[in-house]
Amino acid sequence: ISALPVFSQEEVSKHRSLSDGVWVTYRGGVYDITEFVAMHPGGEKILLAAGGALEPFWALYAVHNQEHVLEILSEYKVGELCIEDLKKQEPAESSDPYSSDPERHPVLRINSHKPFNAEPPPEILTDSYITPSAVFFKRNHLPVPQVDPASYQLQVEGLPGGGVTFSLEDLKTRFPKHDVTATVQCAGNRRSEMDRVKQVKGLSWGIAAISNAKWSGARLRDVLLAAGYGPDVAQWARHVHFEGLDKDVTGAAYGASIPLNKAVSEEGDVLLAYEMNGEKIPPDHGFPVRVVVPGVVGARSVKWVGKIVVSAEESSSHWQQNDYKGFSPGTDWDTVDYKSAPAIQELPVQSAITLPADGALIDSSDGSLTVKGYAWSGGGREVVRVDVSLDGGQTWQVAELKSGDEGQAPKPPPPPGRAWAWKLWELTAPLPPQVQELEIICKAVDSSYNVQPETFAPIWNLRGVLSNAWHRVTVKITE
Ligand code: HEM
Ligand code: MTE
Ligand code: MO
Repeated sequence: ISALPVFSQEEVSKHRSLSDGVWVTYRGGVYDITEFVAMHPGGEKILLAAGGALEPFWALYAVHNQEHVLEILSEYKVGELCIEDLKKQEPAESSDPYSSDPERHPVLRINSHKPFNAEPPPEILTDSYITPSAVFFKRNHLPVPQVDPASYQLQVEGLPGGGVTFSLEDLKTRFPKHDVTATVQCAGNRRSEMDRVKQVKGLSWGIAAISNAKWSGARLRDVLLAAGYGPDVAQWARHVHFEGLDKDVTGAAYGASIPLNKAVSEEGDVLLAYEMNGEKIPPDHGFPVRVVVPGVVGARSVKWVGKIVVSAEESSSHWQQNDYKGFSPGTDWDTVDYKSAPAIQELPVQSAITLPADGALIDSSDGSLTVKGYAWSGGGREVVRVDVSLDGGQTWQVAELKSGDEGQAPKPPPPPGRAWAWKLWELTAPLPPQVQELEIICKAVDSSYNVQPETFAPIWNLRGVLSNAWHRVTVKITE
C-alpha cells in the first residue's frame, strides 16, 4: 500500500527545470530526480524527459534496461500519477485528417504539428552514426496515409507494353534486396539561420533536418527493367516521376521526379525501400514503400510511393515546379519566376556543430574542449575534410572524421562518387588561454573541393533553401 500522494500530469509538467525541480513519471510512479541530474552518467540529456514520461527515452537508450537503474530511480519516488492521466490515450476525433497520424517521440522539436514536421535536438543527432528511426527528422506535407501492406500496389507507367503493378511481396521476392546507408537532408535544413539575414518563407528548421539511416529494398533500376525499361526507352525518356499515396483535400498527391540517368544507373543506388534500419519503414517515413534517392534533396525521396511514371518531362507536381528551387538574393516574391530556375536535385556541401550548443557554458577546468558535428555533400561526393576554428575563423584545425559508430570496425570507404552517408566528426583541442567567450566555426570540404560559403547574405533566397554557410556557435567559458 502506498502512502504517497497522487499527482496529475499537469502538476508533473510544472517541474521541468533545475529551479522548479525536475520530475518524471515511470510506470505510473512520479519521481523528483532534481538531485540526481548532476550525477547522471548520461549527462544533461536527462533533462529532455523533465516533466514527462521516461519510457520513450529509455526505449531509445536501452542502457537503462537494468535492475540497478531502477533501484536508483526508486530512491526518488515522490508519488503516483493519477489513473485518468495514466490511461489518457483516447483516440482523436475522426473528422481531423491528422487523427490517424502515428505517435511520435517526445524528444523531437516540433516545427509544425499538422502536417507533422520535427527534428531531433542536435546533441542527440550525433550520438549515433545511424539515426534511430524514432528520432530521424520528419518532414510531412500532408497527413500520413494508412496503407494496407497486403493490398498495396505499386503502379509503373510510361513504359512500352503498358502499365505494370507490383505488390509488396513482389518487391521483396522478385528483386535482390539491397542495403544503402544514405543521409536524407531537407532543402530547408538550417533555414532559421538564413532567416536571420532577412525573413524567408518556410518551416523554421534548425540544424537537424538531416539524418542518416540504413535503407533496404529493391533497386529502382531492377524494377524499371522488369517493367519494360530498355535502350529504346532511353532514346526518349528523361525523367522518372514518383507519386505518394498522401493526398491533399483536392486529391492531389505529393509528387516529384528525378533525372532518368540517376534512376536507372547501376551506380545511382536509388531504392524502393521497404526497410529502414533493419525494420519495416515506420508510418512517418513512408510505410510500406518509399523511394530513397541518395545524394539528392530529401524532397525527391517520395514516401508511401504508389505510382512511378517514366516520362520525357519533369513531374508537373507543385513540389517539382513551384517549390524547392534556388534564386538570387535579389529575387523576391513580387519578381520570382519559378520557371527560370531548375529544380533542386543534388545538394551542396554541408556541415554543422552539434556540440557544444550555441550559448553553452564551458567549464575551463580540464583545459580542453571537444567539438562534434556532422558533414555531408550531395551527388555522392565524399566529405574529405572538416575545418574547425575556435577563434571566429582566424585559425583552423582539422577535425577527425568518422564513418561509423564508436567501437565498431571502420567501414571500407565508399566507391568514388557514391558517398551517400554523412560523416560525423570530432575535434578535441586546448582551450585558448584567458578567454571568456569563443566563437566556434565549422566548414566542410567535399571530394570536388567544394566548400561552404562564409556567410548567408550572398546565398540568401526567398524560400530559405540551400542554407549551408559556415556554422557558428558562441560559448561562454567559466572558471
Ligand atoms: C546512462 C540513470 C534518464 C540518457 C545512465 C546510467 C544510469 C542512468 C544509471 C548508467 C547505466 C550503465 O552504464 O550501467 C538514469 C535515470 C534516469 C535517466 C535514473 C531518470 C531518472 C535518462 C534520460 C536520457 C538518458 C531521460 C536521455 C534523454 C542516458 C545516456 C546514458 C545513460 C545517453 C549513457 C551514457 C554513456 O554511457 O555514455 N542513465 N537515466 N538518461 N543515460 Fe540515463
Ligand atoms: N513524400 C511524400 N509522399 N510526402 C511528403 O510530404 N516529404 C519530402 C520527402 N518525401 C514528403 C515525401 C521531403 S520535403 C523530405 S525532406 C523527405 O521526404 C523527408 O523524409 P523523412 O520524413 O523520412 O525524414
Ligand atoms: Mo524537405
